Amino acid sequence: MTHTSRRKFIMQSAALIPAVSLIASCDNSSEIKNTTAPIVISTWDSVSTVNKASWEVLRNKGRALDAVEKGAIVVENSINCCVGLGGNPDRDGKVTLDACIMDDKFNCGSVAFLQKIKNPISVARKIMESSPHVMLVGEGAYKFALENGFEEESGQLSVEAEKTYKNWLTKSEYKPQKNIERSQNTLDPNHQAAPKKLEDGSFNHDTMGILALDAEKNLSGSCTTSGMGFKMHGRVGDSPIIGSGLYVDNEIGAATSSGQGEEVIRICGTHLVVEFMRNGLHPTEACKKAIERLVNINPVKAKEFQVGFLALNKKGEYGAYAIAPGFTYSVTKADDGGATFEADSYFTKG
Ligand code: SD4
Repeated sequence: MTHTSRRKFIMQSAALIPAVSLIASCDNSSEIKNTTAPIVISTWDSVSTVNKASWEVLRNKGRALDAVEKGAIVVENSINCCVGLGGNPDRDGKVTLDACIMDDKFNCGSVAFLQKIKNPISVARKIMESSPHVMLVGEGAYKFALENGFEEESGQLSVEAEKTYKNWLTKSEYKPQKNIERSQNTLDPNHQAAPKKLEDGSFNHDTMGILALDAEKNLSGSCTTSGMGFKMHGRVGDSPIIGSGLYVDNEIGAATSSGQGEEVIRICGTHLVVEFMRNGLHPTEACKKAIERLVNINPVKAKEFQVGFLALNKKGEYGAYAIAPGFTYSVTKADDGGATFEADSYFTKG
């Protein structure tokens, strides 16, 4: 792996291009005069899944809002540890989903503690577009979904989640794992997540946050998750909270987060990142300052959890920063498929 001062290039989905030229073409830390649009960025190793679906919308001059919903649907429909009905359950063995979406006009929709519905991101969009509210939770959200044509699913755990839950029950310890998606070793029965590699060969991932700038230079974002595995029944994290898991200000930029939601909520993380961008910081620096804010609350405790922020500004510049190493993100801004990078982190050891 080649190291650069700002971020590390991990892989490219298509053919392997010499790392040096890729880093050069992806390094936007110097001032970009012209806007890079369209562009989609997302948390984790998502070039060939999420970004591909979002890019298809963007390259056809579609709206950023449609792009971020499309990408989220793809991941919600796949089996992985941390998004959608195939994800890890809570302590009671139930998968409960959180998601939110925000467009370029401060419209937002959110759903939390939703069960048995496959695409929470589309329920969130429906709430945004055809209800007087921003957020619906639990039973009410479920009823709203059914009334609006979403189908009820069985509530059965995926094979992987079932296995993981049974392992978890032997100790019943709630101990969130840092970078759960990348540290998974299927040979170790104590690991809590679905396999490290998914069927398509991409790495497993955690919460999916997606930010897009379309050809019209409008921003939108989405965020979707099954939350922390083995959480208490009823627990809601940062992902469906506007200003925590996701925030979009079409004049400035957008940000999303992955990691320990309780910590992100404490600082209204993504709103903070956008405010730092409003003050003129590059997305990478804005993410870094928000992480520093978090670490400074309790530097000792901060060594125990992971939070990663990802941001995109109105010019199409992007960046990320995390507490611990291992937070990756994917960028697609051309038909070449895109690339995945590892964010710099506050602590250099995981
Ligand atoms: C949550 N932020 O529910 C989500 C989950 C996540 O790493 O990203 N875990 O707190």
